[in-house]
Amino acid sequence: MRLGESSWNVDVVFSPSEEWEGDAILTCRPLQSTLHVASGGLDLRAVVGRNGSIFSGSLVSKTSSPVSYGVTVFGLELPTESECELSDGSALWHAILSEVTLQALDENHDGVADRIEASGVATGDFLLADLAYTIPLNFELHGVPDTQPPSFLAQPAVHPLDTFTLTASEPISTSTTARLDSATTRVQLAGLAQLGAYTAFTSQMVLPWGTAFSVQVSGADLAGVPFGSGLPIVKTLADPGLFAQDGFEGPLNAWLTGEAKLVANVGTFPALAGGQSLFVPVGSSATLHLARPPGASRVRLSAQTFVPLTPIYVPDPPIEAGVIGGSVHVAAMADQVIPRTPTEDARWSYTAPPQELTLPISESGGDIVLRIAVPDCSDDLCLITEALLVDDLRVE
Ligand SMILES: [Ca+2]
Ligand SMILES: [Ca+2]
Repeated sequence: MRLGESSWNVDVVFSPSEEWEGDAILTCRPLQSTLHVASGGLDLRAVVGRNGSIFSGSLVSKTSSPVSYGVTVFGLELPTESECELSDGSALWHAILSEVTLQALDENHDGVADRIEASGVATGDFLLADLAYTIPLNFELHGVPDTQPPSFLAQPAVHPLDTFTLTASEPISTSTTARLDSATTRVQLAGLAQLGAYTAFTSQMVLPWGTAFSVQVSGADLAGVPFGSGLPIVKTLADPGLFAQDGFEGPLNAWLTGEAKLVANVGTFPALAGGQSLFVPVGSSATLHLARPPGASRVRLSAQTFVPLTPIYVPDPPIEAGVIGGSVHVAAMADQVIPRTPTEDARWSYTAPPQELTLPISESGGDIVLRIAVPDCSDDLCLITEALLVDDLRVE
């Protein structure tokens, strides 16, 4: 039968195509997604999505008796989550339905479709480390009307300086509103619109330490099913305690990850001031809570860059600050000085002179969050492998 505006929960099961000549064994579990179909001119517009991913395509009339639909040359991309694995360890990361025959069925003859079925051909991109290859797949799709309430994905404790993102389990109506509520703070969230639906809600606010927020949401998925109860509680990182602003000489209150630590020297280079400085190498971070004296308007610190190999370019130091309750994220900026001075350190072989950095704080509020987070270079996405030595950190 003809398909009208409708929403479906679909299972897509992939199998290797006869055309595939590889000898690895393919194992798949069903790919589960929502499929929303709406009128889009001559064709039907299809939107598929889940867990923050969303794709759209067109369903075009294929045969009239019985009525069936196909896809355009652009196909219909699906939101994958490694549903298929090959015995060599590679996993599906990208799947496009390229040849489709889809039918809607009305089994109880009430004039409303109660099932959709499709089959056809897909292309699957598989990824093993940074090696990608494409495998032709067959697929079968089964869909039932979407009666499942949408929800939000749970997440680990939120860092105050992260852009807060609450991801929806499926695309939801753009008339939906959401906020976070705690005993003392209310945070209005902004919907992230993609392809005519919201996939997530976000906030730029620097959230307070150690707070549990309930999610208050009013709205529904694309089928009109409202959010259920049992939404996740959003928790923020606990307060590490106030940083003494003592030049890292006494006991340190901070959240340290990776290999961040207090050091007396790096190679032949001593602490920047006093006997100790904070050392934050690649893939590590330090988060500090600084009290702001009345009238203080900036965070000051000195920082020295260390590298294993002399680079041709040095990015700004990965240091940012914000005021709790504010929304401005201030990033540190430094002069471009290439580290060329030998250090005699086994790993961090070269350095440049330390620089004085200033982060202006324009918003009001007495609690400042500072994060030094040197990106992990194992995925080759950062510009250089570096370490920072930091000292003289204070609010003034
Ligand atoms: Ca639903
Ligand atoms: Ca010091």
